[in-house]
Amino acid sequence: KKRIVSGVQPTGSIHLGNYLGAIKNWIDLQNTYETLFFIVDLHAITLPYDTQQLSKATRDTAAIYLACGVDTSKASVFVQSHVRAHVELMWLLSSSTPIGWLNRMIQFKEKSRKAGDENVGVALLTYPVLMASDILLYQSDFVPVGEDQKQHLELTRELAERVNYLYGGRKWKKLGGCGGPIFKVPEPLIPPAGARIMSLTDGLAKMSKSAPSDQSRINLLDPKDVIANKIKRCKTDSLSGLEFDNPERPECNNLLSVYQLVSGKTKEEVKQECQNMNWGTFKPLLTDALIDHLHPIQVRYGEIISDSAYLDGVLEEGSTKASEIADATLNNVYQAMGFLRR
Ligand code: AQP
Repeated sequence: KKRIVSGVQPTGSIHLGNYLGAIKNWIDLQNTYETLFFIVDLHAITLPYDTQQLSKATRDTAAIYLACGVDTSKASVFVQSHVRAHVELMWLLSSSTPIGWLNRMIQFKEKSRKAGDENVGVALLTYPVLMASDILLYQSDFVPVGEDQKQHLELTRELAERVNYLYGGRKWKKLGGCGGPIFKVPEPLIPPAGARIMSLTDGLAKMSKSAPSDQSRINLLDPKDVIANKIKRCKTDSLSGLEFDNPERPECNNLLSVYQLVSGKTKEEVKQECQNMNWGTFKPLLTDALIDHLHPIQVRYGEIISDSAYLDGVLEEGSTKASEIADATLNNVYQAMGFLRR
């Protein structure tokens, strides 16, 4: 089976964007691929964060994966920091990463501009090297990536090729390199169209955990009345009829896409159903579809989060399985790079 890794950062409440753009797709992927889904806690500290919240957010995120249907008989679920090889490999990789590659990263430029000099730690710059480590440790064949992560995956691929050349290729065989490729070069897996979910208050900005206003997102664990209220107040326009793909109507396209994804209907079906509707008719329809879709997930989440022993067991088993694969890769890299092994 081909292997896939993916994860979400425990930087806040998991929202509809994380779900529809990532977690929901995993449920299909786990049937076809060998899958490892982790909670990316080491990445969650690249910007100032609340230490009181990190472990809770990590457990919540794990419980949400399971509540959404990640099946531990098919997928490994673990916490990134529980597998020490991630940080170790990152250091080894960083010696082969030209600093210019990191300076070019758009996300670094954007996030560092927003955070201000005082808050920009080295980790914000080196984040893509840790992401490369997350992927290359597991010799992943594919990585599901959204638009904003494409550049980071490209860096991972270049880094894998560079390390393979420097330490695995024929050039270094004579000097002790292992003489074969060290890393598999992963391919991007582009998520289904329409899976980029936009903010409820601005159809041109993506829905995000870190957006200051909670009104801009539907959190997976939002109660019914909160969902109803957010949809009631979300940004729309004053045109009549509803349509997909009109660049002048980003909010309309986004809300129809959300409706399509949570109702399980096709785009054509939604188009037919909604083209003559006005907002006053559509909003309650969307609210009900959202509540119906999220309710069973919320019930399962409640059961899982209150069963600590079960959740601990899942994470323990996941990190044991992941460590086996990760340690084998890491040992290979140490050897190829010429370290004296114990
Ligand atoms: N709005 C979105 N639409 C579709 N997919 C989304 N993802 C995030 N937002 C949307 C996908 O969720 C996965 C995990 O994301 P992440 O936690 O690693 O970081 P992110 O992409 O930066 O997500 P946020 O919510 O915007 O977090 P903050 O605000 O902390 O930066 C990824 O697969 C991502 O594509």
